[in-house]
Amino acid sequence: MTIKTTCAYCGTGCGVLATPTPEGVEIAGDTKHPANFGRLCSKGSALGETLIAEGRLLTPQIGDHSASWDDALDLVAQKFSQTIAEHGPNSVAFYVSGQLLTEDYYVANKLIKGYMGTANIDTNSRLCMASTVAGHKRAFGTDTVPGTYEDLEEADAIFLVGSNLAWCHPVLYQRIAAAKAARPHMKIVNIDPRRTATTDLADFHVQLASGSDVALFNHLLAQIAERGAVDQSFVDSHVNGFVDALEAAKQSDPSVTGLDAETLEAFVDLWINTEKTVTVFSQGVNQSTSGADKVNSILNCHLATGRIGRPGMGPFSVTGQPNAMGGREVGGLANMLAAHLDVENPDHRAGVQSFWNAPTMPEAPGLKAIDMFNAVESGEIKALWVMCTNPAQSLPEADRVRAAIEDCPFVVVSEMFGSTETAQAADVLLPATGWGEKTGTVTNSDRMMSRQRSIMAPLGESKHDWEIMCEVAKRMGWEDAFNFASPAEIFREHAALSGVAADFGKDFDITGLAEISDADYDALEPTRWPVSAKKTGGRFFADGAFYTPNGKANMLALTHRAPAQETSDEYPLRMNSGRVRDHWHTQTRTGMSARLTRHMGEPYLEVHPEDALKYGLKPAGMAKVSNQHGSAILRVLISDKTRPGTVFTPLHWTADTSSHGRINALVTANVDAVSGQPESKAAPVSVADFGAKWYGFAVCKSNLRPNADYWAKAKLPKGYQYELAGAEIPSDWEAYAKDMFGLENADISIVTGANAASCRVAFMVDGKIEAALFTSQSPVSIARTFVTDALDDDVPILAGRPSADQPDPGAIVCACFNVGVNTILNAIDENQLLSVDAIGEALDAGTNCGSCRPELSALLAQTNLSTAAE
Ligand SMILES: Nc1nc2c(c(=O)[nH]1)N[C@H]1C(S)=C(S)[C@@H](COP(=O)(O)OP(=O)(O)OC[C@H]3O[C@@H](n4cnc5c(=O)[nH]c(N)nc54)[C@H](O)[C@@H]3O)O[C@H]1N2
Ligand SMILES: Nc1nc2c(c(=O)[nH]1)N[C@H]1C(S)=C(S)[C@@H](COP(=O)(O)OP(=O)(O)OC[C@H]3O[C@@H](n4cnc5c(=O)[nH]c(N)nc54)[C@H](O)[C@@H]3O)O[C@H]1N2
Ligand code: SF4
Ligand SMILES: [Mo]
Repeated sequence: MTIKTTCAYCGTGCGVLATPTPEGVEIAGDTKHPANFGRLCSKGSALGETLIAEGRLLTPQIGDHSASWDDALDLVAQKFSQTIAEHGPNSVAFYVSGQLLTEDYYVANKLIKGYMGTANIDTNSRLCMASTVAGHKRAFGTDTVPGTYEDLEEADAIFLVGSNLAWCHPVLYQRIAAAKAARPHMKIVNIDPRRTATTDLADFHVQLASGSDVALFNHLLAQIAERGAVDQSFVDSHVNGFVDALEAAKQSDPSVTGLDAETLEAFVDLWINTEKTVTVFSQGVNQSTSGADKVNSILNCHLATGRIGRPGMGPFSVTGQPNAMGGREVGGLANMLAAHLDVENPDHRAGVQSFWNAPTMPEAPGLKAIDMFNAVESGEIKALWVMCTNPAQSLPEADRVRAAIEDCPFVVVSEMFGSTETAQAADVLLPATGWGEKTGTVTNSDRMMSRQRSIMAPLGESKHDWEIMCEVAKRMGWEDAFNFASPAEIFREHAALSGVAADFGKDFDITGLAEISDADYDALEPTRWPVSAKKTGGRFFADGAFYTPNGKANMLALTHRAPAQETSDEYPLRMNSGRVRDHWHTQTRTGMSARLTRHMGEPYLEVHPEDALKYGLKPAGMAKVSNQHGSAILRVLISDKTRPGTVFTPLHWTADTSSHGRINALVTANVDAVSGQPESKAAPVSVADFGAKWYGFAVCKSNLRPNADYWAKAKLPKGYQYELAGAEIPSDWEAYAKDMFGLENADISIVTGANAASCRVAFMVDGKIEAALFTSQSPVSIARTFVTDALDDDVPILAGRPSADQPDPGAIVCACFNVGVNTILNAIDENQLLSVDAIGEALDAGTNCGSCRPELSALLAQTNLSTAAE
């Protein structure tokens, strides 16, 4: 039977059809889902591969020992009760996640605010969407995305600001690409200090200096006024603060963007002259100490021109996590209450308290993520419950956060995996169900609420997050309030509570679903909020009705501020960070798919050629990146995609998947004063050559921790691959390899090379390759796909590449059909392929999920350029 559900990953919120078969769960896109109409990206397509027990936490643990659920839950309840009794409610905290379902999130918020009596609940959305929430609230009086995905298709110009949509919201990107193909006059502009896969679709790239977005949009606002593009009647009737905002914009100096006059002019011309304009923004905007101001600088321009909430126009914040929006709706942030109500407002508090029949209610906002972990460090917080996130890895100053969690008197972690750094520091580990086992709702970037439905029974003894919290709440004496029997029951209560908010004039109103039956909840189709007698679905604000005290939107007077920390002689480069196409955050799930790990097998540092020269970095060598907080060792990728003076690195590698890839060890916890969101993309660092004396590549059937100074691990269909490097050459390679692989009794073939750094060793068991190690003085240049495919096979592996009659496919570009870069380049050359579709016809590459299409078009451009140059 096919089950309709929603993808576990990004905020696009794609509908998924999951069909359990004897071989595993088959995954396809839901052609009827309004977010994706059948499309899925590489990560969504590989969801079936993550539904396995490998590595899963299957029983509760107290300390190092398995425990019964009763013992674990009793202990959690007793410790939280005792801590609150002895030290007051503000000595406890929850740190939760935009990957929880709405129903889980609702219970967390109700338990801590209404019953434990503190607002010390914050979420990883603080690292993600907090600046947008603050920006929306300042401008609109509410945290609401005005438009819908259809606007992206109807727009005549789309400005993508600090968003790598091609890799981070691939299906939305494909919708835009298809719209542009159908309406070629549609223009795309990418505003990012770095050239990315997203830039490939863009008509032009605005490669601004890191952190200068406010100056750019201030300049735009001043030009909007100068060129008579203000919608005066909209501004007069519906906007506060226009004059001051414009005055501040006129004072702003666009030269800090580092852009030339031509690019600035092209940007301003296109924005002003295109009425149907959508400005999409994401982490390049939010993760900044002026994040909220960046958001408001964008909203200012849309308000001044009245381009908001109408078809094909508006500001559009794309959300990261699958339920970032749901978390905002239930009030999962420390400064929110529930259903868009405010903690600070006594009437709102009284309304929610009486609805919940709650014994208590905090009167002030709780601690935001960074402050919360500072309070853990200082001992102010004595009992902490982390659910569905890995703060020891994803928060800035990650080493300090990890130590603070380790030292906290009582830490509970609800997780799917016991191996995460945060889980390793827990006193009590609770096994949570994950995607495929859970059931509930999520809300995507365009306010569409969709059902996640379970496909399989919970693995081991794992329980749903809402169930775990209800069990603890009951043990703390709140049986009646947490006696939920199902997610449907929780959802009904959540929907009913939105009626309290609606009575206060709030927009998050889903009272139309407050009486939904279990059967209708089970069958719930994707539904865009609001859902009420007054309004269902649609856009917001075209009518000029906002949620501020006087009903008008606020434009804000804004001033550019550089990132909090200046670069210096000691730390001369800015470290930008972000995502790669086929990994999700800390890889706990995408890392299980050998298909996905093939796209990028190790952490890297993108460096401009000028900087590589200046700091002595070699192509594919190892760089040591350092600052006052810590250091990382990363593979050097020399590329002019990044601006001189900045480096870029992905955030996906942990202490479990690499020796030195935890890049948040280097990010200072500077926050935006308005939103509390940390500046994750602008850390001053120094770089130097690591001084590797040898480089290595290994494959092994088992999962190990290599004994090398540098290593990074990735899963293969039949084992693991390891990239390696060392500062000292081992005196005996055979002994070294034996020690690393732990293989005493295998048959060994060994070839030593021209120098002491160079060696090839293969370990065979029963005639099949169990492990192999290739080392060299310079970065190892063997055919990795050949070597990884040879594992557990009996082919001669030591040559490190296929024999002459078998071409080497090269690094994998298309994860779905496993097509390598050499295969693609050869096919382009031999068959004179001129388009991405032609590559698809020849090789299937790019024809399933389409996530690699930007890379295919880059390869085409590269070969066309080289042909043209010949
Ligand atoms: N493949 C994949 N997709 C994901 C995720 C994932 O882990 N993997 N995570 C999801 C989540 S939670 C999120 S939040 C989203 C994030 O989605 P995005 O925000 O698109 O992703 P990032 O790569 O973090 O950052 C986007 C861009 O911001 C740019 N940037 C850095 N500094 C500045 C600046 O000062 N100004 C401007 N204009 N740009 C700047 C970076 O160079 C980068 O290209 O992705 C979601 N989708
Ligand atoms: N330098 C830098 N740092 C960043 C960012 C950046 O761009 N640069 N981006 C930030 C952003 S936008 C985000 S969203 C964060 C993400 O950072 P995290 O939230 O720390 O990353 P995840 O790996 O998604 O962590 C989710 C955890 O929950 C577990 N899990 C999955 N499903 C469930 C479930 O249903 N229940 C429970 N209990 N557990 C589950 C997973 O195994 C995983 O360990 O990182 C932030 N950190
Ligand atoms: S774009 Fe990809 S990761 Fe995002 S929801 Fe769709 S299938 Fe999932
Ligand atoms: Mo995020």
